[in-house]
Formats: sequence, structure tokens, C-alpha cells
Amino acid sequence: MFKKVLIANRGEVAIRIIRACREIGIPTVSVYSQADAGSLHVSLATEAYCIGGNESSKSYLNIPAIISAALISGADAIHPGYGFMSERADFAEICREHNITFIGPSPESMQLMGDKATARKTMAAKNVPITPGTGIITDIEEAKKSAEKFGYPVIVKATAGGGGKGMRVANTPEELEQNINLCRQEAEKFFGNPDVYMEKYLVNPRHIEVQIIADKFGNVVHLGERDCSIQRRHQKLIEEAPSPAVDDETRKKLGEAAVQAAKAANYEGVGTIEFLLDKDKNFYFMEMNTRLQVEHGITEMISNVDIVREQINIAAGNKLSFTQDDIKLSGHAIECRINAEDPDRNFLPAPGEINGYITPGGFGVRVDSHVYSGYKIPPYYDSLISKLMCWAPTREECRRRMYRALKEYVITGVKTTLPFYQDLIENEVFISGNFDTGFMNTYKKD
Ligand code: MV4
Repeated sequence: MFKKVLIANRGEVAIRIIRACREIGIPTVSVYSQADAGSLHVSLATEAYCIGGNESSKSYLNIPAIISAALISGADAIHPGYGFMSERADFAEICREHNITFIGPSPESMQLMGDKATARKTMAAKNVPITPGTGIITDIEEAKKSAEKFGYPVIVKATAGGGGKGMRVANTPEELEQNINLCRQEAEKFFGNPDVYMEKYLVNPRHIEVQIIADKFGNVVHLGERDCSIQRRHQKLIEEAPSPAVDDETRKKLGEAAVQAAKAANYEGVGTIEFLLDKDKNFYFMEMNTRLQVEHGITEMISNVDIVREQINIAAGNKLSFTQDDIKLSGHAIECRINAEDPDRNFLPAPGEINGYITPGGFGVRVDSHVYSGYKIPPYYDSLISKLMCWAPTREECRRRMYRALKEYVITGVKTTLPFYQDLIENEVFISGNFDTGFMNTYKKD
């Protein structure tokens, strides 16, 4: 096992990782920006180093400072959490050069999955279903012919994009030509790679993602799916597991496709395969997230697997402690991401000092958070206050438990998304489970 783990992150995920390390018995090193000097991830770690100024670019994205902290403290592994360095193949490579284990996949798998056109090709070769589409577009007239073949609308995507960045939908050949050009310019500007490709556009599909976990010995296990269809500007608002739209047969197919996808990428560590699911229960590979995700906790609740502990265990070179047959999914879990944002002002970030804080509890309730009464939410990073997760034997019981927990939760001093969730959880379309990625376009609280 590792002698010492450095956590290259902040907030609730840094604490989630510190907790896993403590339970295994590994000392931890936190790094922090000046703005985070008073943060819980600093006091909970065995030791902590300030690595720079408030802006992420000066601290949590500052590779020389992070590596220096690892070398000075004698950490033999770095956990990147999510965001920041978590999907940076160059960072994983630098860790390798310094004999530090990057707790995540190899730089090669990250690079492969980071290039969306290559990822599609790799999936197609292993019979993982993908949407009808093209490779990198080199000729506009040819692209128009392909679009006629697929049928409009189509979507142009930057191969270096992902997570909703660098995409444009086209309804006509004229729009297609325009969007190819615009997308190329934006892709060059934002990612330094102008390459774009095209897919048939599925209108209002569901976003279904499958959690996988793979060791260095070729063992790959999936932990079922999460439904993350309710999003706003590519920010997930509420997630649940299992998906109300996935039956046992589709779940088995999704799981097998996800395991195939991981094997195709020679993947090791924890990862998520994103699929789009249409009304006829057809699903298509979208992208692979090569990191621990924000919403991993709801999968932990239905699978009883400590995903972060397993992730560390695998990175240290141990075999997976279970097989696919050992995994028995049970019950239902829902997560609400509570943010310091004003839902009445277009979810405008609302940093500031929390002056009153009372968390919900009781059976089947989990709150992952780094905040406390008197904590000042800095304006420099994302505005996540906490992840409120509930588990119950059935979806309806889980939903009612979430309603109860949301009503118990008190956060004063800053605007939060709690009132938004208190409405959402009682919305009849949400209650029915019959929603898709278009949900927020029509959602109005009564
Ligand atoms: C799509 C799509 C429809 N058809 N691709 C958005 C994020 C990125 N992972 C892929 N995205 C989409 N790709 C095809 N061929 C619709 C989306 C999409 C979406 C996907 C999941 C959740 C919310 C979404 C919101 C808008 C668009």
C-alpha cells in the first residue's frame, strides 16, 4: 500500500479521499490555495502545504507546486479527485516521471478517451454502439452528404471537447457548413485543436452513465447505471441510481457495453461510460470520464462498494476485491447538489459566509461536504456546498426521504439551491420518472 497520499484537490472531494485514506491507514497530504487556508481539507489531513494564490491557475492547476509538495512530503501517490488535474494526461505523465503513482488511469487511456473521435472509433471496433456519425471532417461537401444520409438534425462536435463544450446542432446544410466553421474556430481557440466531427443528433435523449472499476490485471466490473438527465447548461442538478428508464435487460446490456468500453481503452481505475438512451431503449456511447465523479456516492449506496477505497486499492496494484457476480444492486439512491447559487437569479453564484448550518440526518441520509457554520465560500472555485444523498428500498420512498431531508436542512447567510430542490422533488414529471435531458427547458416551479 502507499506510504503517503497527496490530494491535489479541495472541498468535499478532498475530504472524501482523506476519509478513505484514514480508514485504510494511509497518512495524507493536503495542498491548498491562500483562499482555502481555513478549509476543512487542510485541518483533516496529516499535513498540508500552501501551493499558491487564490486562482486555480496559481494553485490547484499549478503542476510544479503540486509535484514539489509531493516530493517534500514524501508522498508516493497523488489523488486528483474530480476537475482540476483529474483528466490531465500530461499531469499523469509528470507524476510517472517523478515515480509518484497517479491514482487514476494511465496517461495513454486518458489521452485516448480525451480525443472524442478516436474514442468513438475505438468503441465501434469493439462493438460498443455509437451514434451514426463521421470521423474528423475534412471536406464540407462530403459532410453534407453524410448529413443527408443520417437525416437532420446533426451535431458537430470538437474532438478535443467533451462535457458539452464545443458542440453545435445543425438543422440544414447551410447551418451545417456554418457550424463546422464556427466549431473549428472555437475548438482551435479553446482546445488548440481545430478538428471536428459530426453525429446524428438525438432529440432529448436520457443521459445514462455506467460506473466501472478495473484493476491492473484485466478484471473489469460495472456497478450499474446512474440517470443524470436533469441538467442545466451541462451542469447536473439531480442524479439517481438506478435509472427509472432502465429495465433489467437493458441494464445487463449497458453493463456489458461499459465493460467492453473499458477493456477497449485498456482501462484501469474507476471510470464512467456515458451513454445516450432513446425512447426505444437503444443506447449509444457518448464519452468516457476517466476520473472519480461527483455523483459516485449514489452508486456506493446501491452497490455497497466503497468506490474511493477500491480506487486507491487498485492503484496500489492490488486485485479487485470482488467479481461481477458479487455485485448485488439494491434499493434506490438520489443526490441533490446543493450549491451557493441563487435559483431566482438564473443560478447566479452566491459566495459568502455561512452563518447558520444544520444538516439533515437519519437512516439512509448522507451529506458529503466541507462546510461548517462560519465557513466563507470563496468566489474562485465552483459553488458546491454539499452533496445530499438519500437511499431507500424503492424510488418513491427515496424521493420522500429526500423531501424530508431537504426540509430539515438549514443553511443561512448565502443563497442556496435548497428551495429549488424542495420544488423539484415534488414536481409531477420528476415523480413519474418519465423525464429526459429536455426537462429543464420546460420546468417551471408552480
Ligand atoms: C449528443 C446529444 C444528442 N445527440 N450527441 C452533451 C454533453 C456531451 N457529453 C454530449 N452531449 C450531447 N450529445 C448526439 N449525437 C445531446 C447531448 C446533450 C446532452 C447530453 C446529456 C445530458 C444533457 C445534454 C444536454 C444537451 C445536449
